[in-house]
Amino acid sequence: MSSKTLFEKIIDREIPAKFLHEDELCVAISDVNPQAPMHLLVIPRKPMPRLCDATPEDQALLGHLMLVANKVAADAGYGDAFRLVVNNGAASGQSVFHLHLHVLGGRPLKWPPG
Ligand code: D5M
Repeated sequence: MSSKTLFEKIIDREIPAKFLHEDELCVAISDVNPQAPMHLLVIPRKPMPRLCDATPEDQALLGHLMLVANKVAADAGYGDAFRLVVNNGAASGQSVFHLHLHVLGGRPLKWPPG
């Protein structure tokens, strides 16, 4: 049985997805279950289960993910108003244990989030 995460399978093109960005460190895809008119996922190629598993050596990678989030939000036309979400752990709502940034926009976003 494959031990790859869902997102590794997407990165390896074993499962289809709509790719909006790709570079040596990460990809960005459309979320299959969008919670806003723009709902993208920025996913590192490195399979880190949760944000809390990151180490100091991941610092540049984590910064890169945020800059790519900026870019894909701007490309989608929502560069001035979007929200980044990282669910860390099952109790926070994480369901895919491969770090990813949700990039949400295109509707009013309430605060505090639920
Ligand atoms: O977010 C996991 C996200 O992954 C959730 O918003 C649905 C999305 N998802 C699940 N399967 C797919 C596929 N096949 N393509 C695109 N997006 C997908 P979490 O923070 O872990 O709950």
